[in-house]
Amino acid sequence: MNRLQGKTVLITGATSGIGKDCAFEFAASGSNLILTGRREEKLKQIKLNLESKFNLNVEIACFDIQDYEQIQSFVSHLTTEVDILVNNAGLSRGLDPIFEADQNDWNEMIDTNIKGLVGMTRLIAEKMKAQNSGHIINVGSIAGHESYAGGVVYAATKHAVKAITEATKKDLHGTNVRVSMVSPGLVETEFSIVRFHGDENRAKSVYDGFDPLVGQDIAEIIVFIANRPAHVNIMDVIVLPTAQSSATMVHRNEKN
Ligand code: NDP
Ligand code: 8X3
Repeated sequence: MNRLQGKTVLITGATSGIGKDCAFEFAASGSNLILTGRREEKLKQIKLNLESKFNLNVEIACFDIQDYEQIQSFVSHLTTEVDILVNNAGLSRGLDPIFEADQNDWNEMIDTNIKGLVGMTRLIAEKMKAQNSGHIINVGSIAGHESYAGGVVYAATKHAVKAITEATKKDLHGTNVRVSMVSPGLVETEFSIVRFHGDENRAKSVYDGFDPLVGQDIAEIIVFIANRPAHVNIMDVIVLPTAQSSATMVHRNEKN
């Protein structure tokens, strides 16, 4: 049963990867979309592609989610009620140990993955509480359940997303607003290119010798979470590639 027809879905970080695939998956369910990200050309192209394929409204908004004033301005200009918020925008920077890592990398992860996510949630949750309906779906990570060497701050931000999800659910206790998260393992997107500051060869090697998840795998799960009946609130889904058994255990085929 499709319960998403005509709903308005706000997706942060929709210019690539999981967010972009979520846009197409919600569009296929008949939802209207509000898509955000910093890369305006990509947002415009995605809007064109969606509108040529589906009969829906797509709004795009280009801003940096690290800047709370820009989030406030974006939310104050919304003309439609948001039914579903997918807090997806996020990134990892670097894979260095605590004693060598770059503080700029830490700040960017904290400002995006934590402060950006809570900033958007703060403003949209207020509206959802007032309308007594809505669904907030956060993109966490296996790194929000385990930590690993080189991932001190990234794992900390994703542990924070888990805490934020649980506490937001409790803040909205007694309302009809749902709060969920999904916690993926290795998904081949632009994630590792961003993590390694544009080093495409190093990024590609992360996915060598096994079948990683793709954005579509996570998008389908997010749409499944959103499409449950109103009385069903999925709290978290941990999803790994079959070849992955923990944040750091990945079974790779030997190269010939
Ligand atoms: P991508 O790099 O492909 O996509 C990240 C998205 O976030 C882009 O659309 C990017 O848009 C947006 N974004 C990043 N920084 C900002 C910012 N400051 N302001 C606005 N938008 C921003 O990676 P994924 O699709 O893999 O990542 C999506 C989410 O999934 C992230 O939260 C990530 O932590 C999480 N995740 C990823 C996993 C993986 O293995 N790939 C595993 C587990 C979780 P733009 O650059 O245009 O601003
Ligand atoms: C991304 C997955 O394992 O690279 O959240 O941290 S991992």
